[in-house]
Amino acid sequence: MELYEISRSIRKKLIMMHYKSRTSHIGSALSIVDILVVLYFRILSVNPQKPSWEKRDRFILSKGHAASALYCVLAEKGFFEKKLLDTYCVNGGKLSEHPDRLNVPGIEVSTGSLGHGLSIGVGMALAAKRDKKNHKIFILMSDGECEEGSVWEAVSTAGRLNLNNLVVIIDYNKLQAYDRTDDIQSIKSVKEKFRNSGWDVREIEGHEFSSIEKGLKIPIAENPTVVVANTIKGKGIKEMEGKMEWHYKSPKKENLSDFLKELNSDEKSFHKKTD
Ligand SMILES: Cc1ncc(C[n+]2csc(CCOP(=O)(O)OP(=O)(O)O)c2C)c(N)n1
Ligand SMILES: [Mg+2]
Repeated sequence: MELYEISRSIRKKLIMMHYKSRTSHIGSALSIVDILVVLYFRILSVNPQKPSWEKRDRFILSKGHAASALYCVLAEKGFFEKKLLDTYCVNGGKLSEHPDRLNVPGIEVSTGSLGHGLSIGVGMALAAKRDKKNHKIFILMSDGECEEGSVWEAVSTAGRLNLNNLVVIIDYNKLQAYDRTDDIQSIKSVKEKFRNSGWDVREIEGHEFSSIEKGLKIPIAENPTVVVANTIKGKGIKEMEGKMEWHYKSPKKENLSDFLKELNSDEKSFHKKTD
């Protein structure tokens, strides 16, 4: 399957998963589908048959509230059977709203409390260096998450230790739960802050496969890298795109046919036009 087909089928699955479970964060999940698809199908060195393979690249979804998107990509990649996705947020099921590393193959770190993924990743990157291992650590964070003070302690530590095996991707969708990120605590200067702490800084279009792939293929350098991905919260469904309320809302029965039709429509497929 081509990348755009994988993304499209994951977006359709997400509509159904959030409809059935009536859970929040579909906008946050749609925002990162394309990044996750490129990561898992073009960048990360992982083995779905051996999720604990020692040489694997490590991926941490620090914005754990968007776990539904990660579950879909892991299932597509073969870490577990797709039918498990139907148990998303079902009582007693393995796929909880925030990811649990003890329950789901391929989940590296349990997350959900924002602001911790990068600190954990810094520890993993340092351990890999000390053990002379070549794998990389990738961490996907959200823009609102950058308001957490712990993020900046980790940024400065990674820069000081020259952790060149560390890659942070920021899902810069400009929205958080209750407002625009710029109206709460702007991260407009985020690139400058990373650069001042000794990081290499890149910027990509987070819904264009070629831009994502180019941005995430990081040559061996001296420094850790941050990739700021321009994204749209709710990407793929016009009704949701850039709309704050879709942080919490879930699709209703009466929305389903329109949303699925929109995703099925080739004329409206943003990937066909841009990639
Ligand atoms: C420490 C912490 N505080 C609050 C929350 C509740 N919460 C979940 S998502 C979210 C904001 C999301 O905005 P952003 O970080 O930009 O992520 P996006 O939804 O855009 O992916 C908040 C405050 C949390 N998960 N962790
Ligand atoms: Mg955001």
